[in-house]
Amino acid sequence: MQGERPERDQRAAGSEDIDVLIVGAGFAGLYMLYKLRELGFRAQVVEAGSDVGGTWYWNRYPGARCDIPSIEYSYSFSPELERDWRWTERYAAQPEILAYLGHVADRFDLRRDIRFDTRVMAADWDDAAGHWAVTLDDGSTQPTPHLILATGALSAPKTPDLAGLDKFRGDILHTALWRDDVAIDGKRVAVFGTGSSGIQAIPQLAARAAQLTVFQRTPNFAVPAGNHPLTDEDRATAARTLRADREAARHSPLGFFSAPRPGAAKAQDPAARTQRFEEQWGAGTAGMLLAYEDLLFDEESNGFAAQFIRDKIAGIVADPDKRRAITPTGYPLGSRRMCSEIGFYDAMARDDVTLVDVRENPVIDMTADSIVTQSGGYPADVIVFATGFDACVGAIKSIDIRGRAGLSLRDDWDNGPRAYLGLAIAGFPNLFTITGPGSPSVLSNVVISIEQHVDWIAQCLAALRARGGAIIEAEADAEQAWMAHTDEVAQQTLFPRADSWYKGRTRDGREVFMPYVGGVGTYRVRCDEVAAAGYAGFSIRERTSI
Ligand code: FAD
Ligand code: N01
Repeated sequence: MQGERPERDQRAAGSEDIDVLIVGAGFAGLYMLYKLRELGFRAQVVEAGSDVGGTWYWNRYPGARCDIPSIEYSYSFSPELERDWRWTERYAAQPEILAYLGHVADRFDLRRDIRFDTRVMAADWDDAAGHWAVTLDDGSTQPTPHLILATGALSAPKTPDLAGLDKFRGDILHTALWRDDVAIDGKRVAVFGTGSSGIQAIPQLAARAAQLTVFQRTPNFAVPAGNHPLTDEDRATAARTLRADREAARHSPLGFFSAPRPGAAKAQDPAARTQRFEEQWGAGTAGMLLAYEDLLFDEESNGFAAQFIRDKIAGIVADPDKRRAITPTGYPLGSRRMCSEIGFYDAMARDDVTLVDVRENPVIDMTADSIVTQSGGYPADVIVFATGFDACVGAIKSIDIRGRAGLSLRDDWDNGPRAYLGLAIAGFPNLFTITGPGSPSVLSNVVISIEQHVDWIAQCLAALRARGGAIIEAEADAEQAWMAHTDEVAQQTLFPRADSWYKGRTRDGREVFMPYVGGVGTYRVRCDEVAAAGYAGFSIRERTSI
C-alpha cells in the first residue's frame, strides 16, 4: 500500500506506519498477522491481554478444554507446525492449547508486531484521508488504512445483575476471567450457570470445595467427552490421513473431519437406532450430532437422540428431584450448543452438591456470605459466574466504531447485527470482522472457519493493493440479502426452536439468528464466488477519487 498512507502530521506521536491494524491475538489475530506479513503488508496487532491466546489466555477455569479433537481444532496452514506439535490428549486442556498458541507466536516470530496490555477503545473512519483513526486505552491514536476485528465471538464475558450482589463479601470469579489467587479448596462455592463452561468446571470445583451449590437456569444436553491421552501410534495414524481430513473438513457442514452419518433417525427401527447412538456415545459432542444427518433438521429424529441422552442422565442421577431439574426438555438437542462433560452428572449426583433451579426458586437477595433465594439462603465463600458471553457482537460493540458520516456501529447493531458474509459491514469501509455475525464460525470447528475468513480477507487486501490501495465497502443490498439468507437457512433447521446465545435481539425485540448455518463448505464456495466475481456485493472506490 505504498503511497497511499496518510500524512505524518495526521498521526499521533509514537504511532507506527502500518497498512493493517488487527484487534485481538487469539487464533484469528495470530493467523491474520502471519498471513498479512507473508503477503508483504505491515500489520500490527493490539491485544488487551498480556499474552497471545485469546479464549485460551482468558478461560483458565479448572476443567477448561476443547471439545473438538485437538488434531482438528488446530491450524492447518503449516504442515511443519502440524508435524512438530505433539498433542498429548484427544481434547487438550487449556494450558496445552495456550502453550500451542504461544509456540505458534514464537515459531513465526509474531510477538514483535503485537502490542499487549492495550485495549482498542474507538475507531473513526476518516473518509477524506481514507483511513481509520484507532484510539487505544493509553489515549494514543493509530491511523491505519485497514482495520480487522479479530476480537472473538465469545470474548465479552457476561455477569448477571443479581439482586444484592453488592452485599456479598466473598470472592467473585467469572470462568472467562479466572484468577488462581482465589482459594477454592475447602471453601463453600456457588456456581451460576450450567453451559459448557459450568459443566466443565463443576466436577473439578466439587472435588475441591467443602460444598458446592449450583444455580441452574436452563439444563443443557451434555455428552461424555471421550477424552484420552494420545499415543505415538494415535498421532501417526492421524498424520497418515491428515491432509485429506483437513481438506474434507474445509468442505464439510461443520468443519469436522467426520461427516454426519447418512440416514434419518426416525426411519430406523428402535434397536438399530439405539445401537447407532451407543456407537456415537462417548465420541464427544460431535459424535452425537453426527449420528444421523437429519438430527438438526427433523424434530422427530432429534427427539429420539434427545431421549437417548435423557435416559443416560437417568442412569447416573438417582435423586428424582435433581434428575428432574437437570434433565433438558422443551428444546431440540443441538439447538443450544452441546456440552462436553467429564464427570458432570456424577458430580451433580453427589450429596455435597446442591442444585438450585432458579426458575422455580429465584435469587432474591444476598448477604455478606450467602445467596438468598425465595425458599431460603445458601452459604457461600466464593461465587463463580459461568454465565457466558455477550456472544458474537459483545466485543465488537464494546469498541466505539464510527463509520462513514459518523455512523455508530454500536447503535446500528442495537437494531440487530448485520454483516455481509459475516465479513464486512455497509457504512464501514476497509473494516473486516473475523467470525462475525453471518459467518458459520461458532457453529463449526472455529479454527477451520477462522483460516477461511483470514485467507479470504488477505486475498481481498492483496487485490485492493493491486488497485493502488482502493477502498472497499459492503453494499447495503448485498448485506441485507445475506442476512435474509442467513435467517432463511436457519429457519430450515431446528436451531431457532431454542432460546440460545446464537440469537441476538433488535431494539424492538425481534430475534436475529446470528451464525450462518448453511455449512462451512457452502459458505466457502459462496465467498470464493464473490471474490471471483470481482468482489460482488462490495463497492470498490479507487483511492485517486478521494
Ligand atoms: P478469541 O480467542 O476470543 O480472541 C480475541 C482476542 O481479542 C482476545 O484475546 C481479546 O482480549 C481481544 N480483544 C477483544 N476486544 C479487544 C479490544 N477492544 N482491544 C484489544 N483486544 C481485544 N471453539 C471450537 O471450535 N472448539 C472448541 O472446542 C472450543 N472450545 C472453547 C472453549 C471455551 C472455554 C470457549 C470460551 C470457547 C471455545 N471455543 C471453541 C470458541 C473459541 O472462542 C474459538 O475456537 C477461538 O478460540 C476464537 O478465536 P478468536 O481469535 O476468534 O477469538
Ligand atoms: O456460556 P453459556 P458458557 N442464574 O452462555 C446461565 C464455548 N465453550 O461460557 O441458558 C443462573 O453457554 C445460562 O442460563 P440460560 C461454547 O461455544 C466451549 O458456558 O441463559 N444461571 C447458562 O446456563 C459455549 O456454548 C467449551 O438460561 C444463569 C450459563 O449461565 C460458549 O463458549 C467450554 C444466569 C451460560 O452458559 C459459551 O459457554 C466452554 C443467572 N442469572 C465454552 N445467567 C467446550 O467445552 C446466565 N445463566 C469446548
